[in-house]
Amino acid sequence: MDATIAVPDKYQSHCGRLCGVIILLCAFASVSRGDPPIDPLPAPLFSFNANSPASQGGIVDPDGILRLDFPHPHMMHHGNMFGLGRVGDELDAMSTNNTLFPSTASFALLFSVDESTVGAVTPDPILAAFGVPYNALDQAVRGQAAGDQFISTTLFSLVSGGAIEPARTANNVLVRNNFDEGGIDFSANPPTSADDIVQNEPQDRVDATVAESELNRVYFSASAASPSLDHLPGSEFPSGAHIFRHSFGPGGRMMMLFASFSELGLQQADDIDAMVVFDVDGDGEFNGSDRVLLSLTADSPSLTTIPDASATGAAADVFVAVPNQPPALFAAASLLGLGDPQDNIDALEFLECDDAVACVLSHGIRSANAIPALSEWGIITMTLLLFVAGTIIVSAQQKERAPANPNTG
Ligand SMILES: [Ca+2]
Ligand SMILES: [Ca+2]
Ligand SMILES: [Ca+2]
Ligand SMILES: [Ca+2]
Repeated sequence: MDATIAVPDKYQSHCGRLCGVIILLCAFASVSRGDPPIDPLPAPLFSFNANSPASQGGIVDPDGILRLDFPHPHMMHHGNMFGLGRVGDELDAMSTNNTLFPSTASFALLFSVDESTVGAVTPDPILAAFGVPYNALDQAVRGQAAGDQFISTTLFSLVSGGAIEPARTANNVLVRNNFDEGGIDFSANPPTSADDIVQNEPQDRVDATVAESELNRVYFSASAASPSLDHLPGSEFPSGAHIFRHSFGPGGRMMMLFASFSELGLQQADDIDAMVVFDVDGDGEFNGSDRVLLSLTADSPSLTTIPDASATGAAADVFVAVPNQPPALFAAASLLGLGDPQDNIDALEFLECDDAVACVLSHGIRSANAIPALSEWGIITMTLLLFVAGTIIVSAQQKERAPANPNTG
């Protein structure tokens, strides 16, 4: 016996179109919060800043290296394990060596921002329509951007000294939310989904990240106010723009100065607050083909002297330091969807990537709603979808009625 349900002929073509439209609209409306990415990036190691609620509450140390845990991050390395550990010390940038990373390989930048950041552009409407509707401006509006990580929609390479042309769009997309969004977050306050809106809630600020689950060496910078700068290597001219290298493990611990502020072409009063080190030959010295991508704090004097640094929001610029050369602009804040005078990048990482759109869609926090906050384009997109859906439905209904009223018109 045939168990299939017989659909009357007059409904078959009608349903084919109509059902498609209904399924599409239901897909847009079925979820009211952020969803995990299709392919979540592995959880990095990270640090919170001193003003974070978790630091103020004594749950973590601002000079410690943290690992994702629940309900709070786990202190993987206390500051005294790698030359910090004094009251007032702050780990504000870290990296691994990235030795042998090909200079020709293309990559997207991953970055975090502080709680003052407001962002410069609304979410990209096309990316939002494809299900990744959150960016830095959106999360800042929702009061929960400081514990997030974003990916650039532009690709870069070391050999090009900046962006690879052509950049389709100068924007960013949320890849890791502050709090639970499928288990790949930072366990950072406030405990919100990417879709939640909160006002004036204290935020844990992610101020250093490194894409590793274990470390046998760490390159790091301390904040300019860190007391331990007075006894670390380079202490004759202590600086928040020094980069140190510390080895962990059974081979013995070793602390050294990887690059002083002057070797990086910076000033003693500068403060590196985000960086990626490419110690290409892995010798622990800043030489040869080595590169450092870095961002500075807003009060760093070099923001007014580095050529092409942004006129506003230069604390969200990414610069490149090359041995024996002055620092240069690598990624202008505006290329990353930032650049408001209050914007500041304070953690930096990268993701090897050949196709920016594919990487963003694969790793971005999703929402089936796909309408970003404050995006006129998002509203226009949904309005057009509803208009097209309504037209198809009305058209189908008229065709259905037509045979029963042959004399109409
Ligand atoms: Ca967030
Ligand atoms: Ca620093
Ligand atoms: Ca080197
Ligand atoms: Ca910065």
